[in-house]
Amino acid sequence: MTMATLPTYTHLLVDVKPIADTNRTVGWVQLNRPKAYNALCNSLMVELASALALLDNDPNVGAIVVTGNDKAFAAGADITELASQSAMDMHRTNPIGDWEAITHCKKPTIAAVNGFALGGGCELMMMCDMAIVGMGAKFGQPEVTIGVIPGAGGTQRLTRAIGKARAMQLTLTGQTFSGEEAYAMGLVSQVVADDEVVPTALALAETIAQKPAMAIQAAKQAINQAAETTLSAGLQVERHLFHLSFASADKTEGMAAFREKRPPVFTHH
Ligand code: CO8
Repeated sequence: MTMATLPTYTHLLVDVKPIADTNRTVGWVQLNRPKAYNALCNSLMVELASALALLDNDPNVGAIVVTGNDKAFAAGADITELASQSAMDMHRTNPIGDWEAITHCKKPTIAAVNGFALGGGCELMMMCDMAIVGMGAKFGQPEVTIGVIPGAGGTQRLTRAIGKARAMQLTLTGQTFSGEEAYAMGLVSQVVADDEVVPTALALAETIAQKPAMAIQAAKQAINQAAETTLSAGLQVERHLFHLSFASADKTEGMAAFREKRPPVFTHH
């Protein structure tokens, strides 16, 4: 699919990038409000939910990269928009509902982060399955400095990722931390030089997109259970998905190819 067949967005650049010599593609979503450091206004988040659903439902898309620009992944929710909202406005419209769309993707999602990933920007990154970040990236949950708290999962996902003591200190001070610190704390999957962030994320997405799609989807679903439920319930889910993976054509092909000492030809079924 080319840009011509994709909708036009106001705050996003969306594309599907073909992988050479295959029919597989990588979904590409770039947050595009550069003048406001990609502040996540409501209309951007509605567009993001819609673009992600489109890419997730495209059978040739094997992984999705979400990125910003050199200066910012995203500097948080749009404070100008939030400033005029009352508690009842927030309760009635529940704008955070649209933010969770990324967690509903069946395809693996990879955040490629340079510059600021603050507040809702850091929360959006944490909703992705993996994050490749630049050494110069700046993370933080600065919400308390403007009189609120993280509201798009920050208090929960940060704590699960890096532990209570560090999540507490970072959130209660609002202090920022670097790409290398994020990696050392286990918040992100890889830290690279800033100009390597996008190529590394795309290469990772291409690698994953060429693996058998049913196995990738099942593995993602099982790993997500580790953060959602008890060990015994998670092990049950893993066992069901493991058994189910034996129904895929790619299981037959993958194991036959191994035994015949040849490369597998996956059909992603
Ligand atoms: N919202 C709106 N506009 C922003 C935001 C933002 N989060 N961040 C930056 N901008 C705008 C500025 O207003 C400015 O616009 P203009 O040129 O029109 O005045 C422009 O971007 C450039 O910003 P600065 O002049 O401040 O640039 P600096 O380089 O001096 O500073 C910073 C960059 C450090 C990123 C600084 O802009 C900053 O601190 N931004 C706010 C960071 C923040 O507090 N984020 C948390 C917001 S709250 C949140 O994310 C809660 C999410 C919970 C879910 C919400 C569901 C609706």
